[in-house]
Amino acid sequence: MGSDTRISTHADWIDFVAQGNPVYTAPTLASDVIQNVPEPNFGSVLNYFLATFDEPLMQDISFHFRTINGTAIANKDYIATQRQMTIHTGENHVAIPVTILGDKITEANETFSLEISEPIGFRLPNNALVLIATHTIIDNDTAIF
Ligand SMILES: [Ca+2]
Ligand SMILES: [Ca+2]
Repeated sequence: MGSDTRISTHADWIDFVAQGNPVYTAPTLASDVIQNVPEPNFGSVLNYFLATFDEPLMQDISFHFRTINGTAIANKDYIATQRQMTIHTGENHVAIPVTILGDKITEANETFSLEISEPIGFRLPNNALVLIATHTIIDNDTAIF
């Protein structure tokens, strides 16, 4: 039997099992970066940041990156990640994936950031010590009364 609410909750779950979450491909152009990513209800999706250079590199470069909490909280709303990244000679970009965690909780849209530091083989714009880019997780859960 069950109420409409129970049925719609199950339909949600069946959709997830049948179709899974959207699989986003790694961007190669700044215009392809998804800065406002819809939160899933179950499981996770990948959201990419992109480091790009105007021209193919004449030498290998590397940098360190780490995620930083905004209003989104690491390991609750997304998976904290940090490591060294290299872009090789002849390439001009690298995409950095961050795992966004799904839930069924009604909440505000939440922000998190990626910080790039410790450049080796290149300078950050304006000789900055770090570069920070912020993305937003768009809550997809609405209260039902
Ligand atoms: Ca959700
Ligand atoms: Ca939510």
